[in-house]
Amino acid sequence: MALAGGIGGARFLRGLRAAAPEAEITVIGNTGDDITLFGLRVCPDLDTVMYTLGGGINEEQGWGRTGESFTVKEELLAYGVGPSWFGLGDRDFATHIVRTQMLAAGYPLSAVTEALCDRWQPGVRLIPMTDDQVETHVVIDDSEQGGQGRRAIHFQEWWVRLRASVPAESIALVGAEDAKPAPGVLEAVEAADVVLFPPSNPVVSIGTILSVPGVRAAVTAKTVVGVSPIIGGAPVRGMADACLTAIGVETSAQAVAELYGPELVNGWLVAEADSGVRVEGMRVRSRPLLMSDPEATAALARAALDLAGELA
Ligand code: GDP
Ligand code: FO1
Ligand code: CA
Repeated sequence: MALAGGIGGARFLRGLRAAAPEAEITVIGNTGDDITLFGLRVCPDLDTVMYTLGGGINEEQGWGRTGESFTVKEELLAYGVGPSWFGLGDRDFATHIVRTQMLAAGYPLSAVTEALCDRWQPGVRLIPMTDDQVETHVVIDDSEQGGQGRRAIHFQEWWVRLRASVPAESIALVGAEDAKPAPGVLEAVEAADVVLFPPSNPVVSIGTILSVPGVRAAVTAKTVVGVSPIIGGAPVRGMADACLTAIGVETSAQAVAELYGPELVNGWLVAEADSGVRVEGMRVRSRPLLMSDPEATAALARAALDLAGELA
């Protein structure tokens, strides 16, 4: 089984599915990025996994649908209805309409996700980390940039509108303390041969899932192998460095390994450039870490499974 954020998680899972076609793969998805826009519940990381594994993803962008158009968004803006900074496409809108309609009818997010996956057939069992509403918010202070000053904003506003250009003073997971793991989450962890951490954001993807009460303890009891999202001191893509800085962690494969710690993560895959990484109690291997094509990604997943096999 694996925990997963958006792009990094989804691409790794595609490799894992190719590397272990016979395996039953359960994925616990991050829902901290979720946001309500235009009255619709949007779950970017769940959708990124679903579309990527289901063949509907916009490959260049890494999120959203292929062959997308933006008529609804333009029409909303013609009414003066925003936000304009979040690009919801027409095809993607349908997903959020179905989801919101089912949620309003009383179905939990886990059941809704299963229903959406009936169409996409991702070849893995995708479960949201929780059915409760948990949202990542970011405390910023943009008075020096001529903004409204110190306040908490939704993670998407910080990430997409501000491109993390204003430093995060802190990152809060609103609703996490009272959240329960979705049905099947703890059972799947307990039943798993191995738990994989794809190269997802350690703070706002993996860290978020581990913050759901009960999940960290369940995962700690298993053999866990992680893949570093940081190569040579920088994220491969995105602004994970800004998230790590917000929690006082250096942007390096070494520091992320220490953040997880050897009690939680037993095996750690780093890039060849980071072969000097050492953490007592953690088995570290250097391997090609770039998911540049399906073969390289499957080889990376195979390396993670091999390391897990050694540790089990
Ligand atoms: P998000 O929710 O869309 O941000 O995606 P994730 O949290 O799942 O993954 C984001 C992380 O994936 C970023 O920090 C990237 O550094 C990492 N990433 C993206 N592509 C690659 C890659 O090819 N190799 C590795 N090792 N990490 C990658
Ligand atoms: N990311 C962007 O950078 N700009 C967007 O306009 C945008 C729209 C969007 C719509 C649906 C969806 O599922 C994802 C979307 N993303 C967009 C990706 C995204 O929300 C973030 O990259 C992640 O949440 C960070 O992990
Ligand atoms: Ca995400």
